[in-house]
Amino acid sequence: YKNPHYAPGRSVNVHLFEWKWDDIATECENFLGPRGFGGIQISPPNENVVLWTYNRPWWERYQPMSYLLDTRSGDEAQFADMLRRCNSAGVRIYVDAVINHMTGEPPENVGTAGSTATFSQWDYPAVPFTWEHFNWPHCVIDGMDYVNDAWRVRNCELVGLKDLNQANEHVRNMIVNFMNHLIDLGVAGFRIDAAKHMWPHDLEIIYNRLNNLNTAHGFPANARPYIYQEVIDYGGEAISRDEYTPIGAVTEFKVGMELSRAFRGNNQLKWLESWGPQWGLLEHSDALTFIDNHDNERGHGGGGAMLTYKEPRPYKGAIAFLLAHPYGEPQIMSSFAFHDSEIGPPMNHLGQIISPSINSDGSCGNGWVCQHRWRQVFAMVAFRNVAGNTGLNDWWSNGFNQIAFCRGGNAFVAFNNDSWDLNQNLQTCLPAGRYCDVISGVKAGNTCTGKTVTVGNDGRAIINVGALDYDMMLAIHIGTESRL
Ligand code: LAG
Ligand code: CA
Repeated sequence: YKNPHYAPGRSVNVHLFEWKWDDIATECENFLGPRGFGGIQISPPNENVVLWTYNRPWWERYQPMSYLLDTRSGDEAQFADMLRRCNSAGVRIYVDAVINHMTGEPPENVGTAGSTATFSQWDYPAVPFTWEHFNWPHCVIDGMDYVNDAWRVRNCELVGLKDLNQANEHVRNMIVNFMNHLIDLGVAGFRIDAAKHMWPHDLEIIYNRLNNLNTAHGFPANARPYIYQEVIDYGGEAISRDEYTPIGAVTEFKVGMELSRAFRGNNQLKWLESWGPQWGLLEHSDALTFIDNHDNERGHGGGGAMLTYKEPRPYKGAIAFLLAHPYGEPQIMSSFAFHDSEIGPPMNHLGQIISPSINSDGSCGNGWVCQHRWRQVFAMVAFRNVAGNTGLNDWWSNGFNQIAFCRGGNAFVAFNNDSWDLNQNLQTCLPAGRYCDVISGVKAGNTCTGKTVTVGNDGRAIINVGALDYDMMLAIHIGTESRL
């Protein structure tokens, strides 16, 4: 359950938050496939309650009404079409699986597929679930439970959301049928929403009943779905991420916390020489790594002061380090712009999501941020693919906030988060030649639109990253996008 089953030569998962299935399919063909992205995390595909009362907030999708595949992102036919097209483009799809709970008791009771429910009676006929399928006695998690009561965190309600009992055989069957339906349609795995709020033993039983990935979509025989469980664990809680690593991968929230701290200038980059488990992080193969996610980028889910698109310079630095370093299985956030932390995606007066437009420079419009289309981000996806399974070597630092390292003999990156220029003769580990820095520009024919780096026969080159440069990093590699 810890193998994302990316197509060969690919890496990096991008969360296309609240995107429509038709738009994702097009993005796979036009951008993500050609650019070497490995996969996409999609928003929950199953029916959720419609909340006009709150002007259709993004979080209505975390209140399931049924397992029908019909949401603002599209219907089942569109979902199936997306899977065919993305898998053909070599890009995998991972589903955000909301299986801990159903809705709360909102003022409206019609779902995106038209289903209704009687919340006060725990009655969801479109699944069907009735009161006997939920946890009793009724209780709601309070803040102290996280510190000292694992039972209550798992058996009481998370923010008032009706808490399913995953020990119940009917509940297991409904969840397994839902997930297997998705696997048969071609998904490669799942983000398990609110995994901390479910018993690992119940989850293990559910995972073991899942089908192998669909070979008609290009997966190898007997491939198990990739499972990354959302467990927020900064230490000091009754429930630990280590309870979940025996059954699947786990979201490593400490990565975003530590890299945000460092790239904001509150911890020196030189310490990153020991980045990985020595920092108290999960083992490499257990870790889904990221800077920000849809919750903490807007102060939900406990927040955590993560860098987001709103602080672009240090954010791009942190993402570049995340992608350049071999540790973990990285994920990138791709957002819509917001000021209000509750507001949903760009929509028209009917509540339909407005598609991103693509500007002439390749960036997005219509209110979509599309971090994955920022040159500094997609260039580092290519960097990671070229680096492949090489290790980290030739670490250099100035003792403060200037660092550099190689990935085998394939790729080299340097960062300058000091207030003075980086101007050094460094070992790049690359064959002699002229390279375009893929951060400050692109290769255009026989020249670079950004910085050019000339590597000598000894692998060394003069590296310049000015303190006032637009970006704090420089990256070169042996891929065609970088070599002149
Ligand atoms: C998650 N991971 O464990 C999601 O990443 C997170 O986005 C979900 O919360 C949460 N768990 C449940 O799946 C989001 C919002 C909450 C919202 C919830 C349900 O962060 O704010 O709660 O989705 O829509 C909302 C209201 C609450 C209310 C609740 C029930 O904000 O005040 O109590 O609905 O009506
Ligand atoms: Ca629960």
